[in-house]
Amino acid sequence: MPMIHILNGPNLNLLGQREPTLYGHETLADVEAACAALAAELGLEIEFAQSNHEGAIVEQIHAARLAAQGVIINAGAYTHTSVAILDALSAFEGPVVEVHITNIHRREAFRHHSYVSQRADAMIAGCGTQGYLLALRHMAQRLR
Ligand code: CA2
Repeated sequence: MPMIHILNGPNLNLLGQREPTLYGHETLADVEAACAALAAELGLEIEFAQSNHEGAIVEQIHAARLAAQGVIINAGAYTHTSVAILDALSAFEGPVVEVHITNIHRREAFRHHSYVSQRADAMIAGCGTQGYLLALRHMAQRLR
């Protein structure tokens, strides 16, 4: 079964606890459970992780190089700042799908640029937490 690592960056642990108008009411645990259920349907295995630390996310991407066929990543605010995360993703050989809960292009100008997009094969933004599920469906089709 193809293994997909789903990686989440800073502050996404607060999902569902603050700013529901922007990020919705679902918690990150809810998102993980929905991803696990869909992955089982699609015949995928998942590992779901979140970190508030840039270096830890770099290391999670290194781990994905050895264990995963695809990476789905919402790098949070590091999307807009982190060359280190881009470099780590560039060393990953499989498909990378970038997810954003919000439409980053409708928000402040500093959110319009994404380092992750430089490497991502696909990007889903503005679909709320459903974006993770769309990313998994795309991954299943791509890896078929
Ligand atoms: O739209 C997205 O998914 C973002 O990656 C979310 C990041 C933001 O910095 C990016 O520009 C776009 C922020 C995640 C913070 O999540 C929170 C959730 C609830 C309460 C507070 C923060």
